Amino acid sequence: MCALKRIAAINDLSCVGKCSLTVSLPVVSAAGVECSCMPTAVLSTHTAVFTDYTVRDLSDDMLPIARHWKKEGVHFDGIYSGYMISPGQGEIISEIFDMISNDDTLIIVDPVMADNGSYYAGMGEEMAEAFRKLCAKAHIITPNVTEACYLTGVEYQSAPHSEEYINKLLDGLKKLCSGRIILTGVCPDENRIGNVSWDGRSGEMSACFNDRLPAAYHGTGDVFTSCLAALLVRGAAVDKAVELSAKLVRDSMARSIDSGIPHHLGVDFEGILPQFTAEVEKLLG
Ligand code: PXL
Repeated sequence: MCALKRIAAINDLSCVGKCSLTVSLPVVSAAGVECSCMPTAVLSTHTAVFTDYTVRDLSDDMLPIARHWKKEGVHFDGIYSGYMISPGQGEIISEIFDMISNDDTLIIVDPVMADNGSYYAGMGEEMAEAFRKLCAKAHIITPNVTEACYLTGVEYQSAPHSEEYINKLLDGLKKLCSGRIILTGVCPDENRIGNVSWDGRSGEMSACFNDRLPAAYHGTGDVFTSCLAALLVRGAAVDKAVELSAKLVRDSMARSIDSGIPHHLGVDFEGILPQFTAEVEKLLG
C-alpha cells in the first residue's frame, strides 16, 4: 500500500456556494490524498451572484500557519494555490511556497480571478500582476481562457476558440510559466469544451474535449484543479489526470442539471464521489 500523500490547499473558505476549500477538502480526500487547508479568507458566500457577503481577510495568519507547519516538520507532496483576497497575498503565498516545499513538492497555481470575459468582484490588473509572479514559481498552472487573457494581455474572445487563438494564449503563458500549462474552458466548436495542455519541458501539446453541457456552474474550476492536484501527487500521468478531472466536472454538472440546482450554488459533486473514488483506484491501481 502506498503512503498517504498530502497537499496544502491555499484558497478561500466561502462558507456557502461550493468553491475553493469547500470543494478541495472533499474532492482531494475522495481521491485518497490528505488535504491540509490554509484559508486566505473566510467569506459567508463566494462573490459571484451573491451580494452583501461578509469577508474576513486572513493574510496575517498565513505565514504564522506556514511557520508552524514547518516547525512541526509537515511534508507536502503538493501545494495548490487558488483565490487570493488581495494582490498582496501573492507575496505571502510565494514566501509560503519557499518555506514549506521540498525538491519533490509539486506546485500548482490556479490564477483564480476571472471568467466569461470579466474579472471577479474586486479584482483587476493588480491581481493579474500578482498571479503573473506566482505563475513563475509553479510547475503547473490552470488558467481558464479569460484568466489567460488577463495574464497575457491577449484580447478576450468568446467561444468558439480557433487553434490560432489558443496558440496565441499559450505563447503568452509560456513566457510566464516554464512548467506545464493547462488551459481550461477551451471550446473548439459549439458542442465541445475541454482543456489544451502544453508541457514546457518536453514541448508536447495535448488536448482533452468532452460534449459541452448546456449550463455553467460556479466552482467547477476548483473541482477540476483539486482533482488534478490530488491525482498528480498520487503519480497519475498528466493526460489521465486531466481526463478524469474533466470527467468529474462533467458528471457533477450533469447531475446538477438533472436536479435543477441554481448555478451559483455550485455543482453536486457529492453524489458523484463514490463513483469517482472507484475510478481513481482503477486508474492508480
Ligand atoms: O471559484 C472561484 C471563486 C473562489 N472564491 C471566491 C470567489 C470565486 C469566484 O467568484 O468569489 C470567493
